[in-house]
Amino acid sequence: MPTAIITGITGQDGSYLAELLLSKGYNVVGVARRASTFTLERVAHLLDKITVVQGDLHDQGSFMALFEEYKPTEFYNLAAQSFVPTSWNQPTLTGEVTALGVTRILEAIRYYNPKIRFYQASSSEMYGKVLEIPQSETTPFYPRSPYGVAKVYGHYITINYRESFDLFAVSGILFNHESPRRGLEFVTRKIADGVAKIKLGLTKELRLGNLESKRDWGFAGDYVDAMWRMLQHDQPDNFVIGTGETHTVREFCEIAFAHADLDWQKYVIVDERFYRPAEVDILLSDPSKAGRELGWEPKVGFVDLVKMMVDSDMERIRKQVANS
Ligand code: NAP
Ligand code: F7E
Repeated sequence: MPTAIITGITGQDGSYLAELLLSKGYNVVGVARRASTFTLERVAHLLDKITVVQGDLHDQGSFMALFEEYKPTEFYNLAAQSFVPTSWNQPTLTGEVTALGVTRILEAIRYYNPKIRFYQASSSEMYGKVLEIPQSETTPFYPRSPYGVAKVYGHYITINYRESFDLFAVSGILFNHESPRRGLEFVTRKIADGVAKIKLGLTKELRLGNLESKRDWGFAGDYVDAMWRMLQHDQPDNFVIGTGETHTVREFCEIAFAHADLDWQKYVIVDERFYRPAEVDILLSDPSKAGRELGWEPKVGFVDLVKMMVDSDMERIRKQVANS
């Protein structure tokens, strides 16, 4: 039975990746940072099937000890300070975790077992003020936030360790991917949750920032399959993963509210507090390399994704109301 270690097991992608790897017969070891109360909500349904251990991207030693104990063949680094606005408020923490954290893991792999296959969760935020539309593996980067800058570091240190030490180190450049398990502060989930609360009479408005920015949004469940495929490939490489479609935040609102028979214009208020010091105006992927070389393609389309998220939050909030 192969063993995979996943950092960021408590996050959105960690939970979907753990499900996928379990279905393929892996022994899954998830790394969670210590907190006074554990935040294992997203993997609560998996706790009898996976092992959760403590580890922090600030601490290289915790990974050396894990390798000794679990002898992994694959390592997925999904942990990060991943919320873009927070990266302006906590830029050095973002750099420590999202950038230098990658080097700490690569160093641990290099010294403990250079045969471990390594996946780095890189991001379309690296393209920032885009220099080309659509964005592919060869598009130059122009990050627009401390988060984007930190991810560029993580991307290049992954390539550097591949080239310097012959590690099987892969960088997956994933465009935005969403799901009912997305954190509540990200715009898609904020909208789905807001629609549900308005529909069920818990609130009367939804305050958002820039409605014109465009994102290439896919379903997280599809994207973790791409991560796994990258580590099964015959050689380590960089891959863009996205849908090849882009939509505005406004369109997401229109579809989400309409799905609940509501007119978004009656409820959405544009609030300057949610604007960013520097915006990424448009992201649009060219995922053709992943299609060609990994046989990967997205299954869930944009409209179905929006409806899935609204339906899930409606059900969750309906239950909360019924139990209160
Ligand atoms: P997420 O839900 O925010 O999860 C981030 C995970 O990182 C959480 O488990 C978090 O733990 C953990 N973490 C944060 N700081 C840590 C530290 N110091 N030590 C150990 N763990 C730490 O993010 P996601 O959406 O699943 O994304 C997974 C990865 O893909 C991230 O690296 C993200 O930057 C990247 N990415 C995401 C997208 C996207 O659209 N979702 C696109 C491209 C790239 P806590 O639960 O304790 O906070
Ligand atoms: O913002 C606009 C906002 O926070 C999307 C992370 O997973 O994907 C994510 O980063 C857009 C931006 O995601 C609100 O200005 C409008 O243009 O959902 P988001 P993000 O910044 O694209 C990338 C690929 C990652 O790697 C990141 O880790 O929506 N927007 N109004 C708003 N955004 C938020 N959060 N809240 C609003 O009220």
